[in-house]
Amino acid sequence: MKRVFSGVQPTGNIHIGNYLGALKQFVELQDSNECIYCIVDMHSITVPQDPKILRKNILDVAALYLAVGLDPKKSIIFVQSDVPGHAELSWILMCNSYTGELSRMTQFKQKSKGSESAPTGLFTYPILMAADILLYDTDVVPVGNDQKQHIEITRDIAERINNKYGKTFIIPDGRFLKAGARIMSLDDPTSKMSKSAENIHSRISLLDDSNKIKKSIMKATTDSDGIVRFDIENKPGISNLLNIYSAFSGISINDIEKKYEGIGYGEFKKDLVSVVNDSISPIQKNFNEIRNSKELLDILRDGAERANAISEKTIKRVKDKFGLGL
Ligand code: AQP
Repeated sequence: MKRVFSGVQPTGNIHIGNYLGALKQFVELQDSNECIYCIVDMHSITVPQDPKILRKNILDVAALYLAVGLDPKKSIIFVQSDVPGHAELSWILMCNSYTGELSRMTQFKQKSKGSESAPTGLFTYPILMAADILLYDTDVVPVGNDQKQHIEITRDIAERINNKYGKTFIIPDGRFLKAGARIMSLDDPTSKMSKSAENIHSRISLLDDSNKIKKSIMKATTDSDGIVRFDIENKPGISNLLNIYSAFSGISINDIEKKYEGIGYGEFKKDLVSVVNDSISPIQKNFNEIRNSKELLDILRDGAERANAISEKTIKRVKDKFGLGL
């Protein structure tokens, strides 16, 4: 059995990119692996958060984890800041990583926009992510492919420490899906769909109502030639919509192209609205049942206890290797 770890930031409602790139994999993997899934709230404070909204978002993401099919009997589900080992290991890893390698991270460059007053946590974010992964002796990390660079730096740091202190960490592998690994923004198909983008019509959140979904899809940027064909270079907007259609329906892009031959974007978009709504509405129904239940808090408390038990063992092992503590 392999150990699987991943997480989602509670920075807003989970969108279909998070779902198709990451959460769908979380569910698939839980039947034949030992899975640990976290709501990474400490990552989310690398940019300013309103405490009340953050607390709500943590519970929303937790409820969505369950609503999409994560089963607390199969997977450990918990909130990152409830397990102190993440911050503890992060410091040790920080002392074994280089400012040069962190400066090359594209996510930092994008989010800091070169500002001198960008929070230090935004710069060291990949180290906290490395700590999340290495803390649980993780073999496999299911993520969207925007996280490739972060998986690479995790592997580099783990190898560096293993070489210096002897075998301390398992070297993890990223797991990326073909369809859905990178869902692009609906208003600008050259940048990825994101929870924190200003335009709400740039994304479809799992909790959007059907009117909002319809509006976002009908407004989505396409092109003027009216041919439903996958061509990332020249037709990024329609290619993104084809990707979404295929990932939700399970129909190959080739077959979708054939279905809409000679038919314009309007009809294609209308059908895509139905495909997305049909996939999302059962998730919303589950969410509404779980979100305000006491069971949700019990699941998170139990998950934190189980995660802590694993984390404490790793921290002890790492401290011994480094000669830290008594
Ligand atoms: N557009 C995307 N397509 C496919 N996968 C995606 N993921 C994120 N965006 C896409 C994957 O979702 C998981 C959770 O992401 P995250 O919450 O850790 O943060 P993020 O990658 O920074 O995602 P967002 O939605 O863009 O959040 P904000 O706006 O807060 O930065 C990851 O596995 C990620 O790869």
